[in-house]
Amino acid sequence: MTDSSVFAALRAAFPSDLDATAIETADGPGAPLRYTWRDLERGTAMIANLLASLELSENSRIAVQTDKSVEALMLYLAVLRAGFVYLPLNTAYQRAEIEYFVGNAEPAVVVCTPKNFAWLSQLAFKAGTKNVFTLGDDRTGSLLERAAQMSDVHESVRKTPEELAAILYTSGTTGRSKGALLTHGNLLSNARTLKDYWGWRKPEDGGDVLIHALPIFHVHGLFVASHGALLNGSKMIWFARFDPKAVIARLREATVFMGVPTLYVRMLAEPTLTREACAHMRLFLAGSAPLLPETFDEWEARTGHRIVERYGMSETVMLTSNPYHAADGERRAGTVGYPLPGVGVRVRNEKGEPCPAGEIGGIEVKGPNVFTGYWRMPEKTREEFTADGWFKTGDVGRFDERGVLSIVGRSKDLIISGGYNVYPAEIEALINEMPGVAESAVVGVPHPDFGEGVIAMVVPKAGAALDGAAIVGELKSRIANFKVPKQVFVLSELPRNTMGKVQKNLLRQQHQGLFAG
Ligand code: MLC
Ligand code: AMP
Repeated sequence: MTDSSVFAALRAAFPSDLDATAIETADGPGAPLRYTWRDLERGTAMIANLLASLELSENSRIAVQTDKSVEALMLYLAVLRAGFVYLPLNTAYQRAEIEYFVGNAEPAVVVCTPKNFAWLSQLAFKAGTKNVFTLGDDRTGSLLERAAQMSDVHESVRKTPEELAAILYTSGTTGRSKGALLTHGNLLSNARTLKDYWGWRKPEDGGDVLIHALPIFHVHGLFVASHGALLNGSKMIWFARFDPKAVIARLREATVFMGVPTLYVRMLAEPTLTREACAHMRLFLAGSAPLLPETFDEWEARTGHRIVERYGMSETVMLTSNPYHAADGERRAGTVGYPLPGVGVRVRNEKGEPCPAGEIGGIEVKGPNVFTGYWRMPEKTREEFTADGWFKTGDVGRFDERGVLSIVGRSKDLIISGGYNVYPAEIEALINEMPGVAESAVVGVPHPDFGEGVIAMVVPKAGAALDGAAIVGELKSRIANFKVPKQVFVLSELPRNTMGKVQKNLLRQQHQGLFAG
């Protein structure tokens, strides 16, 4: 069989000079630290050997909630190398959120930060996990201590395209989070397509240098950015945290940058962002949330670069992109470009008929990038695919006559705040359980920094008095901070239509100027 292992493909792209710099840290403990390609080769081999020594069963999940570090990236690569399934978890998730993921995925191994070991290990052991390791962002913890005793030679486990590589949890409009099952074929086909489409420059042609400033627990930072650089043998300048000033200062040494729109908005607020600062750059990419045309225009005016906006999701990795090469067309603000080569994208109306150019409908996708289904949720999987095998994205859009796609809304009740997804149903359920609450509605309204800001409307039970600030405080102690409403309004009732459905559009209209300026 031909090997479709993601790790093997990335490893094959390492430059022949293994002592060249692969990653240089820009912040975090001990920065600047320099990691060579040989360090990546040896480090991933030692961690892969540690995982192999645990005698785990096939398809064992390795759940990871650690701060961003090069060793955390090595852990991801080592999981692929050893043939297991990677399950990344947002660092902002708190106990109840982690408890659900660990209970649902039943990982064989959990890796967490040393500071969370006490509660997280207890919870993991309860769920049947046999191995809990720690990994700090300063190279401390039991994972590296144990891996240091292992051989630095390891033969990457061979994989077919259909074999599972990662599970990414994505929330649902109703019910609990679903684990999207991504195969080696999904990840590798997408990485190869993007390498060509975005014109990654081979090291022998001058090469590319990527500024990596995104978290590595989602598609954008983990797959699109890391695979992009590694599959091209390109160096990364590695930021554990996004700091606009510090990133701008390093643009002179880089050629590629990827960010969610919030990162672009924050860099635009810095006077040091100039044409000169960006003169060395080849490509700015944006996605995960809508990039406002104003941001696109302002970026071009300030830097001379037209941002390439692309569209993706956990279940499909990347679906469409604005062109990089002029021969492929023009980059258009407010659009997400063309379907990527080999990826089918169609727009259909509610009756299931294809929409002609200009008409709005549901966006559906088919291709080697599309996941195989949701972990242990065959019913949900069936619901999300059409009878002819297309995945329903839940996004609403239209093609223009040139075949350029624009996203105009979402049929799923979802808020995207700073590139993170927030599902109103999850927050509403938590608020509704609080004493004195009759009901609630959570919506997103325009926010200058995060794109959308989460707010909540709460109706008290008869005779109860509610305090918005206390509700915020309670939520902060229970869920990831980016999900917590920035403001809570106490209302006597929620607006409803004649069918009794809460009119969220009215709530959004009423509060659309809340964060203006
Ligand atoms: C932080 N805060 C947020 C927030 N991030 N609030 C709303 N939305 C967010 N995204 C709040 C915290 O709650 C906290 O509030 C305060 O900001 C400071 O927290 P912080 O952690 O110090 O924030 P900061 O470092 O400034 O983070 C902002 C950010 C980060 C934009 C850098 O959110 C980020 O890295 N976003 C990228 C997300 C991403 O990678 N998405 C890709 C998904 S993949 P308080 O009140 O507690 O002090 C995908 C598919 C695809 O969608 O197409 O790519
Ligand atoms: P996630 O489930 O976190 O992967 O988020 C995927 C969702 O992000 C998609 O379904 C879209 O709604 C949204 N998204 C990603 N890229 C873009 C973009 N360029 N413009 C608008 N929305 C986007």
